[in-house]
Amino acid sequence: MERKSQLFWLLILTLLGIGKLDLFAQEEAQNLVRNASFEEGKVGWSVWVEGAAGVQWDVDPWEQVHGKQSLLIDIFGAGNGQRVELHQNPFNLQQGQRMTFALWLKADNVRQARMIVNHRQAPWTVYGSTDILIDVEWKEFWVAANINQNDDIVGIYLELRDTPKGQVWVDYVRFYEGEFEPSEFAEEELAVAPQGKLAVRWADLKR
Ligand SMILES: [Ca+2]
Repeated sequence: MERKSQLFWLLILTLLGIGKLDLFAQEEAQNLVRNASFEEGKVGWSVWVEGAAGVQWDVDPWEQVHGKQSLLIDIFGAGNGQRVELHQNPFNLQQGQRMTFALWLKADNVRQARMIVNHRQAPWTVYGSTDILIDVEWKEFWVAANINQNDDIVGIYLELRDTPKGQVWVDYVRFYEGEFEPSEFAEEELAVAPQGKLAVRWADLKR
């Protein structure tokens, strides 16, 4: 009887252990994005500009939510609503995969944008897209994408328009299988942010 009881508890503990391992596996979903935090500069990324929109893009060591730098897209010449797009592709995915595309964004002024996951040639099948409003503070945005066919040229991108002109910062981009989970570092970073602001105010007061 005692032995049966021990076996019972061993079984329970084993099941709990498996459950924990499973949860851990979900948290560690592999991010498919190359150079996700722009710590290697522009490697893996491209910017497509419609027509003659005036755009510069490069890493910015003064702004970041992860690592030491972010990517700055500077739309310095306002146009007529021409598209300015930050791309990464291709990703090789299988029918039935449910993906999440997430990224952190900040702008010098609140501005509209769109996040898209699609097939990178005709018929440009869209697997997921959402309209977003980029804030003047860092914020994480995401969209789900259901891959409904085998596709070896899936792409992710952020679509901006060249009206108005302005600056947009991008950092810590993720494209992974599974539901959206906030970035693991988010809580820590957001907790630090108000102190940083307070420090700036103190510095201002001392002058
Ligand atoms: Ca970074």
